This record gives sequence, structure tokens and C-alpha cells, in this order.
Amino acid sequence: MSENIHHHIHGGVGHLSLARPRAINALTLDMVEAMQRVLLEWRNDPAVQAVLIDHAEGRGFCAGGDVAAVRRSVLEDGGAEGRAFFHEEYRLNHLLFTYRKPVVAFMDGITMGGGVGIAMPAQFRVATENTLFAMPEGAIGLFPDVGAGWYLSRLPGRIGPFLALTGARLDGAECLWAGLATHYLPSEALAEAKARIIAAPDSIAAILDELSTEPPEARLTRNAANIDRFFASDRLEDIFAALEADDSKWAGKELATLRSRSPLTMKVALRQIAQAKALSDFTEEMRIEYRLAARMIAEPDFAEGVRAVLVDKDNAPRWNPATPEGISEAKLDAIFAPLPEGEEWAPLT
Ligand code: QUE
Repeated sequence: MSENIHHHIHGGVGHLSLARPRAINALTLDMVEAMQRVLLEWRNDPAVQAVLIDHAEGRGFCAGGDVAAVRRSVLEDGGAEGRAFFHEEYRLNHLLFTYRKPVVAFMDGITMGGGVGIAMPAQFRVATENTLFAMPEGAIGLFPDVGAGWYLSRLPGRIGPFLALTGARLDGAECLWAGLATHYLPSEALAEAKARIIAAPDSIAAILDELSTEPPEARLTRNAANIDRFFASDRLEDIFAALEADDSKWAGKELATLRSRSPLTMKVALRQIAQAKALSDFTEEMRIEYRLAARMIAEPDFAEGVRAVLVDKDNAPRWNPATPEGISEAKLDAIFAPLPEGEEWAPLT
């Protein structure tokens, strides 16, 4: 069992805590497999009526996945270990999505990438004044995975494509406004919320409702009209053209952000979100995302992006292709194509 996952049964509640604080609880394969084992056990344990997921210490819930290890695998062993990581991480995401007991996730602090994948499937998602939510994969040449195609495509207006392309960080008030969180609690109330849930796991909704407070105004409400207008198209070239044609400060800032992101990530994300919107089965979304993960980690942008952001930390990635025009529809077709027989993703049974 992983030393980076704490698990206990208190009262009628299974309590999972992420405990890898030196990496803001970024998920490793070992942590993912430990969470799978515990959740499978609790699924059939009548003593467990609900599951609570939080982090043990430090300033974030979960910063993502251990993408530095995935990068090493790509450079050293052809990516087999990297693919295994995503395969099992997506199985964990799917297990939570289909879990037949209530799950409460506490998104107190940084909740990005892999952290989003374990919080969003929860029926109850608690944001606080510390929540910092993002899908920042465009900065490392990956794509918004862990089920994000599903969640982002179901947000109001064009907020999903906006979050996927820019990697914008949302605070707790914005998460509540967008429906990414179901409740907003002051962090000082979390200890009481957890204690009361453990004492009365059949009253989670009432407990969270009672401890909820009014969040500050969500900044996103003021930008929603701009987001819907400038990010209206599923064609990346159209979004660049719309931002370039406008001389507002907001458009200039978003344009500068998009110019810093991987063009390949952005094109993949737009197609992924458009496709995910039409799906009726989360399993199919995860099957598609695993194809994307297997292909995208082998593209040069992934090793380069992780180098620039997490290894050398120069924040100066050199993307290849460097512009949207360099990426053909045929290239995208190849990235989205089914994997060979025997290599496709399947959920845990
Ligand atoms: C994009 C990402 C990740 C990221 C930064 C990005 C990501 C991830 C981490 C991360 C952060 C701190 C750590 C760590 C990993 O950063 O997925 O091990 O200590 O896990 O711009 O997708």
C-alpha cells in the first residue's frame, strides 16, 4: 500500500487522504493503484456508507499527475510506464464516476489536472476561499484529460473551451458559479464538516448546505460574455483571429496566453470537447482520452513542455509545430484513431 495515501474507516465513512505534500500531492502510479484497491474494497463493505476524499497537509489538494515520471518513461523506455500511469489513473477516475456510494471531495487549495479527475466525479464537491482550479495541460503539451472532455463540454456557454485553451485558474467562488463545485465553505469550517459527515453519513447534503457561506462575486460572471464571443468557434484559427481583431485589454491578455500554449494541445482539446459533448457514456470518453494520452505523450511537445515547466523551469517551451496552421486535420485524425487491438483502455470490473 502506498505511503502517500492515508485510508481509514471512521464511523460509516471511508476517508482517503492524499499525502505527498512535497509534490502538492501530484498522483503517482503507486497512489492511483492504492486508491483503486481501497475504493474497490469499500464498495462491497456494508460498514462504508460514504467516502470522503481530501489531502493530509500542505497548500493543495492535488496538483496533477507525476508527469515528470511520465516524461522519463517516454525518453527512456518508449513510454510504456507513462501509458500504464494514464491507463490506471483513468480507471480510478471512472471508478469514482460510477461509484454507487456518495463521495465528497474537498478541493481546498490547488486542484489541477489529476486533482480535477478525482474531485469532479464526486457527488459533493466542496470549494473554499483557497481553491485554485485549472486544467493547465496546454502549458506542458498534454491535453485536458482525467475526464475533462466530459466535464468541460458540459459547462455553461464556451467556458469549457476557454478553460482548456488558456488553463485559466478559477477560485472557489468561480467554481461554485460554474457548477464545478457543489458547495462553498470557509476553510475554517472544513474540520466541522468532516466530523459531522463522519457522525451522520446519510446527511451529507444537509450538513454541507448548513455550513455553506455566501461566496464573493465570481469574476467569471463579468467575463462570460467575452468568453462566449471570442471562444465561440471549434476552430483554433478562428479563435486567434477573433482575439487578434480586437484591441481590448482582455483580448490582448488572452491572446498572449494562447500564444504561450502548445498549438497541438489546443487543437486536440477543441476536437475532444466538441466530441465529448455528444457522448452519452463516460466510459467512451475515457476510452477516447486514453488514445489521446498514448499519442500525445509521444509527441515532442509533451517532453518539451514538462522540461520547460517542471524540469528546467525556464517556462520557455519551443512548440513543434509552433503555430496552429502547422497541424493538419490528418494529424488530428491519427491522434484520435483507435489503438491497435489489445491496447485499448477498459474500465475496472
Ligand atoms: C501543467 C500540468 C501539470 C503541472 C503544470 C502544468 C501537472 C502536474 C504538475 C506538478 C506540479 C508540482 C509538482 C508535480 C507536478 O504541474 O500535471 O510533481 O510537484 O502534475 O503547467 O499538467
